[in-house]
Amino acid sequence: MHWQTRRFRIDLSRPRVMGIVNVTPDSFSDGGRHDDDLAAIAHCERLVAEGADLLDIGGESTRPGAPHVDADSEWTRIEKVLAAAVTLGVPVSVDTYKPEVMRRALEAGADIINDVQALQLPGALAAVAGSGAGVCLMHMRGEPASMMDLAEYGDVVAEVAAFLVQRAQAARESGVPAEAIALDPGYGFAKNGEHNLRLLAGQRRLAELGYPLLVGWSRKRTLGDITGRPVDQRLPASLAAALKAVSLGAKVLRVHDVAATVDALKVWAAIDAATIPATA
Ligand code: HH2
Repeated sequence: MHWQTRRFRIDLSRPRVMGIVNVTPDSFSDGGRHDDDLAAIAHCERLVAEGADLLDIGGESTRPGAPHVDADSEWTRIEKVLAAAVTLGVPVSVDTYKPEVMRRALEAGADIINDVQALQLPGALAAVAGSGAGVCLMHMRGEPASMMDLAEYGDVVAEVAAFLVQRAQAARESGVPAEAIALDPGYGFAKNGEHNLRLLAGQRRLAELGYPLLVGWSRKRTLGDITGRPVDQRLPASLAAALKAVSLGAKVLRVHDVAATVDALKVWAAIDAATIPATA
């Protein structure tokens, strides 16, 4: 399996690590830490040195209740960081749901558009179609400010699967090639802890929809609820969720803690390589 992006065809025969670069004052776990250009660029370089296979740059927090940022301000936050990131030799994704930011990011050389709204805003499909960019289509409901009011499901796995299939189809009908599409269950977006866990437990079904699955569990609230840990102490919990997600078909892990995740995947791969296949 591969993920076709603008400059890179990403081989997904092993799980890949996408390092998060939030150029925001208010992201839920690292807001304000990389919100000047030089700090954010240094962070990109550090994540690549730690083994990130991809970078994901965002200029607006999507945490529950986050305030809206207009397209110009969002672009101003990420412009210089993106320009530096695309020189680092790894595919660079931009985390945005705004068509105007998508267009500018693609002009500036972004390889992937990561859209938490799954290209639903008017103009979003047109902004990416024909660009050659990879896209990540994520499930959520409503907007960050109101999404937790919409966290009601009968069968969360079936409902998320149906939405993702429909969005992938819409992208393909607009001219996005199938091999450029990745899907994301959207852990934590319009979902409570129980929804997130049921979705992970049933994730195999999402991995079998015919597109690579990208997942983001890193430091999220459900992990804090289970462990009682604040956001800066959720690394072990994040690794456990990430590895479970890999065991259930995830191909790309969107994480804050790249070095630790790379180590965990190395151990996983070494065990896999030493496993003697069962004989009939
Ligand atoms: N999670 C966040 C943001 N973007 N994109 C995808 N595809 N999947 C995710 O799970 C996902 C995402 C939230 O995490 P973070 O970027 O750390 O926080 P914030 O939105 O507050 O900047």
